[in-house]
Amino acid sequence: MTVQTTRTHDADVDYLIIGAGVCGLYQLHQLLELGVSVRVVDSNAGLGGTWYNNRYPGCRFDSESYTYQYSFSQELLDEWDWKERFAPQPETLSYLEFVADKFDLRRHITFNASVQAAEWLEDDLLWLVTLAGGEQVRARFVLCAMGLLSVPTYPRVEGRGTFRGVETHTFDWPEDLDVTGKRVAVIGTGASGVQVITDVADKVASLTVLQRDANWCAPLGNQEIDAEEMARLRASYDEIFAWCRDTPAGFVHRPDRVLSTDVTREERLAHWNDLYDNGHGAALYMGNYRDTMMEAGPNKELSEFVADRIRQRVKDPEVAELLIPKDHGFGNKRVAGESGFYEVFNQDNVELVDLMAHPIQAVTETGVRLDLGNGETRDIELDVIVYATGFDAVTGPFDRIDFRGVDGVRLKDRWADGPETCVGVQATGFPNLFMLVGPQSGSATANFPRGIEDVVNWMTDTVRHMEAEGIVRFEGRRDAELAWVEHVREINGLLLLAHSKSWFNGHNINLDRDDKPRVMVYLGGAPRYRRRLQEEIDQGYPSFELRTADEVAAAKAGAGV
Ligand code: NA7
Repeated sequence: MTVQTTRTHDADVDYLIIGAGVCGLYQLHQLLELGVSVRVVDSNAGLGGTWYNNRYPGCRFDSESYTYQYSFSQELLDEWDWKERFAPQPETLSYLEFVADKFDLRRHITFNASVQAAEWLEDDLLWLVTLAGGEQVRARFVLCAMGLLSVPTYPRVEGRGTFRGVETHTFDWPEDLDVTGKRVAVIGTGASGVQVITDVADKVASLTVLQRDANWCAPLGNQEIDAEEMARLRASYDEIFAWCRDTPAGFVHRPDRVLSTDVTREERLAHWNDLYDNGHGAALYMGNYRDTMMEAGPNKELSEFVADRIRQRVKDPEVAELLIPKDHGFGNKRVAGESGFYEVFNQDNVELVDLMAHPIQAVTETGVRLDLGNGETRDIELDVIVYATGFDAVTGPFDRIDFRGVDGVRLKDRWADGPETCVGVQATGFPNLFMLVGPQSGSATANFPRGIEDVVNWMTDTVRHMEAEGIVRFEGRRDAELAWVEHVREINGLLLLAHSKSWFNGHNINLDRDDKPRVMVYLGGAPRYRRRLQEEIDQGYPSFELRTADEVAAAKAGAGV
């Protein structure tokens, strides 16, 4: 169904989408179907967002592949075959390119177009968007799909940039970088570090893993998907998508209604051994007894179980202890999916360095210098330094664009003490600016394609509504914004995950800001978030102020403008 566009303004385009990743591509498709004028800009030279950038060896997702795809087109579902249960980055990027080609999306996307600034022009009811290079685009509505983890962060350490070898962040891995036979250091053991370490360990001459806090991992259980399995999966797509719609994170895993205390210790251990050993992916934290992720006692017991499994896998007891997190329980931060990570530390060419005991003093021309204390140092000679040091998560992609809303207020300033959003899709004072992926949105914490489908579908229905009703100004109400932040804070607080030093809560030691927890993500679950968005549509958008051109004119006249 197409809609009649309300073109009352001097706009270059009605809907400008920032980002051509999983979210931006789907939103583009849906708006093209509606028949409105739409353009996508992306700073990269190609589409795919996260899957365009993260080309480091070993990069793959830990969502089951068949759940990490769009569900909107039966034809697409029929035509695409997944090769692995957890697809590696090249396969995912190929999938997104296949989608773009199939639906002829590329001609609506401008690549190498990095948005530098966006200014709200109240008189014109337009966003004036400035790209690097100076081009300006006037858009009625701006839809943000810049991703959650698209601004990499580096250690603030002396000498970075002076190294004569190759320095790279996992996010910026050069296409021609082959580490075979090289002396490599990886800094960071989050999900990216765990993957790259495991992949390169047996190819490199030496691997030095520089770890601050250890991170919990769960065996991924990856397998190939053969033709028979693919046919079986394809025949079950309806049930798989329906099932994922009902789970909190949009995965195939669902927290067990049974509490750990409802069963005997023997039963618990048998269950956990099965989850650990038999290829259940993220089930160890997403499909476990529900109290293990909510209550300190059950979480401690589960953590001890996983710690023991690590001890069984790592030969050197001191190294094993270093790899067992001591600052948080299992699942209290994003758990990394692993495939042989711990066995890497049994190799002779691999060394684990505890940065908490021996911090990096400097990056030198030849490698990394550690501070051993008492004025002593140790130089590690290297060919390649890999920063797997994370991202200015969630708000970083917004902060780096100079968004200026009503009265010239900067979004970065408004969010200086932490983001505040209206139902995760808007910030008050920034009319006609929508966040499809951003702080306090359900899309951020779900299996990504499942999460963004909810918010893109809402956005598409909202566009249809705005065009049908002649809405030219759409802005979140401040009272609704405050209520949403409070609600998110409260509901997140039920999970242990909300209390750890994780990027989920705004923690990043590489940023120049205080380390107090921020309400970055929504942990209330995808079904609840979907219902909340639907309520807005059903009840006539009570959390937002919607105005037609006449209403805007009347309001201006009333205000004596
Ligand atoms: P993460 O999960 O933020 O991990 C970053 C890692 O880098 C983590 O181990 C950090 O240790 C470490 N780090 C960060 N800064 C430093 C410095 N300055 N020195 C040493 N070590 C440092 O990022 P990932 O890319 O692994 O994963 C991000 C998401 O991508 C992941 O959650 C998945 O959703 C996919 P710390 O914990 O701060 O002690």
